[in-house]
Amino acid sequence: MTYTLLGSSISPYVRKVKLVLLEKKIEHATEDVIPFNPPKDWRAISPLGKIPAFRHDDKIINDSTIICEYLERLHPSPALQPSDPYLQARARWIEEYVDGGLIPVTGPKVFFELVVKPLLGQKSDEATARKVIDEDLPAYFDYFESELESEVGSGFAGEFFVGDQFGIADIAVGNLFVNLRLCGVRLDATRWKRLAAFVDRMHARPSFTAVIEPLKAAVGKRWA
Ligand SMILES: N[C@@H](CCC(=O)N[C@@H](CS)C(=O)NCC(=O)O)C(=O)O
Repeated sequence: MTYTLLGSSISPYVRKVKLVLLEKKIEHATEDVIPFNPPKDWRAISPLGKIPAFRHDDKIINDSTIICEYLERLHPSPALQPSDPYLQARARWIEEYVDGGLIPVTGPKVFFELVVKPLLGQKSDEATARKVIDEDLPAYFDYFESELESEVGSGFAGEFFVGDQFGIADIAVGNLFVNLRLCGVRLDATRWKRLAAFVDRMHARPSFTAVIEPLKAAVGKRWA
């Protein structure tokens, strides 16, 4: 049985799958694919042309969330998806809030401007990125802070986004902040106390350090 993750670790969606593979200690290979310069016949593997795609022997699975759910079914331990239906829905929502909500905001106007453009030898539009960071992101950070706070209100420690167990929601949020830190965004710990501590805890996990260190070396000029 062989697994191959196709994509580039600069993509938060690809990295989410990588983190799941690392947390579950699943052996796998990786194949570098850049969607803007894809290999021949890439659309036969990824019908929307997006990364990641995942190969399990001769089967292909698309979309980071679907790949993570697939891996959970095949490798249920350690569990990264709650078994309780409500908690599972909540974890899935936090994941979607990041993947479908925040990444589309930060990806093109912040990460692409500040990290990808310099890689392509292009000049960053610092003003546009700054405006999104200063004006748009705080409301999202407030939401995360209030969600961690609400876990405390529900009798949990507020260490994780769903109950008292590390899982996919924590991977999704922690992973988003890898890209933001690469853009030089550091949380103000006086305003987002729980969130800032959460990010520090996540980024100290061995799975996160394994993905962060090579990225810092490659594109970490602004790391904060
Ligand atoms: N919902 C997809 C989103 C994947 C996605 O948008 N990936 C970006 C890279 S970060 C991509 O491949 N963009 C190229 C394109 O849209 O053509 C997932 O979770 O895998």
